[in-house]
Amino acid sequence: MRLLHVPIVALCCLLAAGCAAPERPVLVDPNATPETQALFVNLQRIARDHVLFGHQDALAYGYQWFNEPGRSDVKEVAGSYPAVYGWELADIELGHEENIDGVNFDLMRGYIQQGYQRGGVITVSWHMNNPVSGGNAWDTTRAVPAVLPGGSHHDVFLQGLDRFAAFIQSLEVGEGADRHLVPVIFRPWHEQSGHWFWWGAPHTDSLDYQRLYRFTVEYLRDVKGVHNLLYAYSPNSLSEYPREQYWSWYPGDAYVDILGVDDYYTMHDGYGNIGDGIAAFSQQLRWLVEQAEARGKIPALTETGLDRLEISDWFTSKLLASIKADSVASRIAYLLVWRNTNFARESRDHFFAPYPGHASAEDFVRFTQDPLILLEDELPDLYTMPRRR
Ligand code: BMA
Repeated sequence: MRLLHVPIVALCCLLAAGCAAPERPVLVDPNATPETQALFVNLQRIARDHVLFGHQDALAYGYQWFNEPGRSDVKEVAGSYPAVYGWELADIELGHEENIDGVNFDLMRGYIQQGYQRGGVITVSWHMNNPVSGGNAWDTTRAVPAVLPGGSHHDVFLQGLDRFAAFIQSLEVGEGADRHLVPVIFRPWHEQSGHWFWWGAPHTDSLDYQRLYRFTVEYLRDVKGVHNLLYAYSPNSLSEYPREQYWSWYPGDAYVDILGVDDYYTMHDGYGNIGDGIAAFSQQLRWLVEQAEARGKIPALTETGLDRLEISDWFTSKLLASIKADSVASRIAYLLVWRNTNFARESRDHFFAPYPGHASAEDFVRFTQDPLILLEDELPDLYTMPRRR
């Protein structure tokens, strides 16, 4: 009888649902840690019905405070920490103690550990200083060919990647057998379609950009043995170029886990749109979701926001309206609004989430109460691999 040849264990698994094998996602890193794999699978699942809300630098400072443990403007307005925490690593490559915005890297490690241990999702961006000129990320002195293997500044670049890797590999939590690294979504060389960074479209050719992205992944994964990263690809707004150009800089499916876009303006009428910006933006998000789902990737609005929130119902009338205008568009996994600079330190208004007392606070609460939008207190466990269904 054929059945007799089926190993006992396999037979058990066929009969008992509880014995079903866990899903194993196809990731950029086949050796990604179990928690990193679980994050991918859970984000992919949750994206069908929810969008996680994220805030850059949420725990480090807010409009009216700086480095006060436990605080977050989002929490003080909406009652919960954000579901996603964005962090910025610019200046880590120089061996500095603080990042470009004055956030101490040791404190940042602590904020990352806290956010993760509460169940939140961590993502990092990196406005790396220009390795050729020594200027900042916005110094567009030609640098991409110089940092690639064989280039004049390859060694400086490697030193930067080494320091980045050391930080990512220091994000340890747990004791004994439970000791593990915090999974992180890394968004290398973002907004490359724009002109403002040294890796941006006018300052390199697209093949060199792809080499830069692939080299970064291969060096971190294969040379440094970093296995707690998911990789996100995030050009700037799809309003700025023909859609197919989104792929011009694409390093390939083998190098990307998350398909993103950074878009601050499309949802506003008159920004490169004839007529309704909300319709235009929701169609772009729909396209992004379709592309990601067809490739087994996760779609995300990797950066967005309205600086200074001068439209007091922006969160519901623009952002939520755009996401909800199309049922496919609403399958993005998360969105991240940029940072709330501390007014006293930076002497300027530059904030993207409301703080207590701000005119948009009530609208933001309505936004977060929408069943589509999740803050941290509504998250399921994202770090345990679900069983196949
Ligand atoms: C930009 C601005 C800058 C900041 C940089 C990196 O968008 O917020 O002030 O230094 O991001 O965080």
